Amino acid sequence: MNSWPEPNLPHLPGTGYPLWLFDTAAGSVRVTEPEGTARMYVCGITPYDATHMGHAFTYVNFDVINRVWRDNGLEVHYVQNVTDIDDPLLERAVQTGQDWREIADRETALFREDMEALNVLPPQHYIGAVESIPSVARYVEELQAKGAVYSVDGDLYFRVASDPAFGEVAGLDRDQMISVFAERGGDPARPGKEDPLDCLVWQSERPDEPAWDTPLGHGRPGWHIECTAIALDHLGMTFDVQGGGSDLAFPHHEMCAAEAQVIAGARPFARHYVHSAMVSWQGHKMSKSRGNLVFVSALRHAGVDPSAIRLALLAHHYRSDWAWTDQGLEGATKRLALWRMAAQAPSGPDVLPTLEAVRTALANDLRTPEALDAMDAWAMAAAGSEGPDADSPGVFADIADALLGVRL
Ligand code: 5CA
Ligand code: ZN
Repeated sequence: MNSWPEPNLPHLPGTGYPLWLFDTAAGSVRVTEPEGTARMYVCGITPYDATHMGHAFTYVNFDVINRVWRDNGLEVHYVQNVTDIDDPLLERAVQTGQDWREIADRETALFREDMEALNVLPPQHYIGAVESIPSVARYVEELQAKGAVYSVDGDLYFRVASDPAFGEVAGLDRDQMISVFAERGGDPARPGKEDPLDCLVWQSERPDEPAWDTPLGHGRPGWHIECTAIALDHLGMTFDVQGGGSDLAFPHHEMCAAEAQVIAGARPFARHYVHSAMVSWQGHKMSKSRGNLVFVSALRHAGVDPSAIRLALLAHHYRSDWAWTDQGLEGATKRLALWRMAAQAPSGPDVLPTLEAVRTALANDLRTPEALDAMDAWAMAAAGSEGPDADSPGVFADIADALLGVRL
């Protein structure tokens, strides 16, 4: 699948710092220690509706991770999937009378446009579930060879107990796992399963549903094995960051890790499991299934500057749940105007201490609100009185662009 165009990344004076991030599996903030190339997998969209502010928050946060690593002198190998075949897509197709492929193609194209407008650096590999089916089938065969798969009426299930480390990503107790599994696409109550937590890796063909021919039979992949396969194919085992929204910690990232760890006979799948908090609107988590959505594309078409949307998102730390509001967007629009005025000033105070403050804030568990405050302080000083340094306004604009992805 095509990704989207790579924007130009300004070069900043000096280099940034090693990035510390909260690792869900460890329950603490730990330093990321990539070896030359940082390897990151971020779960992509299920393309049955347009990109909303919850998605945007998640992808912008991982984009800042990408930028901080690059500023620290690393190459970044970034991989993302598109769940272009799954139940919600087929359900939407039935509701609207459209072909599921048309919905997926249209919404994936819109997502690319939104990401490009938001100045999100593209993944080098942007891979669809459908194009990964041969690879998924091979990994399921490897799991079968290790005795980690059984059949329930022709559907294939992964035995979670085959991974001794199962449960270590999200750290939930068994009762919590069973109830969250039921809420998030799992089927703990299906008769015939050995363990309620075992997850579907291959679903045999259902009437009126698409199916593909593989050595496993005629059918389609389960959800989790899709990301296991794409990550193993394009990053290999023990990559640096597995990312997504906090609703993916369990079961999705737990299952992906367990499957990969059994396939590879090694662990961990990822060194850090990083989760971005949930954005709500009208009192509930923004979700396609509930329909309480603020779309990136709707704001763009209404004339809102994508840099203002980005600033509205970055005003919140990635680990705090928050609610989208019009006031938040208004504040971001004012902030953008102030920064733009400061970047146009003929000269300003020395901006290098600001660069230092922004680098420090971001390296310290991605404290974007602190980084924005540091930028505000310089912008107010530059707008209020002429400082001595003629290069600083240009460097200020480069900091905003290179580290925060905000184009001035
Ligand atoms: N295709 C799967 C991942 S393999 C999926 O979860 N797709 S999604 O379209 O439902 O979500 C895409 C990403 O946006 C996920 O990382 C998800 O955790 C994140 N996300 C969804 N809703 C919100 C929200 N309200 N706030 C923050 N992030 C969200
Ligand atoms: Zn995923």
